[in-house]
Amino acid sequence: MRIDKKQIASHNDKYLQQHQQRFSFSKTEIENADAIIQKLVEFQVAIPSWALGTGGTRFGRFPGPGEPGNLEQKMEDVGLLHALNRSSGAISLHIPWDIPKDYAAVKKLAAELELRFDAVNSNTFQDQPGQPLTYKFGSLQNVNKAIRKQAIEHNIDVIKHGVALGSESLTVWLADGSCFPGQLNFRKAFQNTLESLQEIYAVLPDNWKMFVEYKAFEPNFYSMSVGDWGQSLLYANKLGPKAYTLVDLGHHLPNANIEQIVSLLLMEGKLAGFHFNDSKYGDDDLTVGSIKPYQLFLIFNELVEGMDARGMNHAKDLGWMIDASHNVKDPLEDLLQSVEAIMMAYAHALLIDRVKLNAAQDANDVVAAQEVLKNTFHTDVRSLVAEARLRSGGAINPLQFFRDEKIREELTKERGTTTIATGL
Ligand SMILES: [Mn+2]
Repeated sequence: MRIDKKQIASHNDKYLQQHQQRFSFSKTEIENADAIIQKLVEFQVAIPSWALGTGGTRFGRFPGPGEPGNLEQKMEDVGLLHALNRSSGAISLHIPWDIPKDYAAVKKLAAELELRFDAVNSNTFQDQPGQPLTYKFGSLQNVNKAIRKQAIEHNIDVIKHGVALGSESLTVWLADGSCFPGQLNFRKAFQNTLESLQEIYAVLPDNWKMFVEYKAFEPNFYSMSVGDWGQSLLYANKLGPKAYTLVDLGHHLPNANIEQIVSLLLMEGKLAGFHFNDSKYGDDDLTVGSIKPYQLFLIFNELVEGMDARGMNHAKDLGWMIDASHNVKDPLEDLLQSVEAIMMAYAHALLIDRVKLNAAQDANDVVAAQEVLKNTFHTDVRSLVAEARLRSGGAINPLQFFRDEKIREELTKERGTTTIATGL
């Protein structure tokens, strides 16, 4: 289904007065509101195709109605989000779950929905039907060369699909690792992984980037072959200039200082991909900003500061993506909340008085430095984010629109109650 622009206009009419009151108050507090709004308008967060349906846990899955059942419907869902918030103008595909049958038709649909194709994602964490060799004991790291070869060829295949769609990056997340001490020789596992990545890197088009994603644990529980940012950076440095580290917020051990990791990776010019989510314990796949919004703000502070230091374009020079799964919420509602949380954290980071912060840092004035961050964090930027949406043709309150217009009910009428969005 597509959202009618008239529907959005009448929604905005209804909430305009209230919004304007809030916004005019915010402008009294925020000096450079228009410049911040312009940056918010430009900022886009990619939606992964696997986040559009109900995820599950290893104990079960409780599907919701009206899930997208094919690639075209997944794209329509992202188009729907983008129509409402004007900040979700990209989709990230998962191969083999989303193999396009007709590239031209898929590209045409993307153009109609004003979407571009973000990073393509390979999958060697599960065996596909008919696949000759199993990834039970790893893929790119496997002691068996034939298995490594199969995994390399899969990644090359993913690049080909991406090229055909106009994508410009490959994300490699490996489930590889070991569950028990003694199972793996760490050095051999690293070498095998590196050699496999080198073969994939060799066929990467010149304008492409390879994102090496790391994860501390799960599905392997003793060691992971790309377990932390140090290992990812090691691979990226050895691979070459087109390889970068990807930071997924949920892929750290508890209490890791992610903001510091981000700062140093940017300093090294080796951060290029970013996955948003939130967690209380581990890789919990919770809505970004739902548990630790202050940490999200601190991370964005470093992202903005570090990107500015290198003259990077906030909107274009990093691959921003949500990577979460929804067990109990409507996926589209969750994604609207997620994008809202990201935009707020970004707006807050843009709001920081850097002159004041730098002066406080240089004077060892710990209290003043903390005050700059705290005061910024407590400034209400919701109306700024809403104004950015309004100026770019979106809805003042996307979530309210989704409920008022009974979007899920409409999708359910169209698709039924048994469609499944993910390949898990
Ligand atoms: Mn991820």
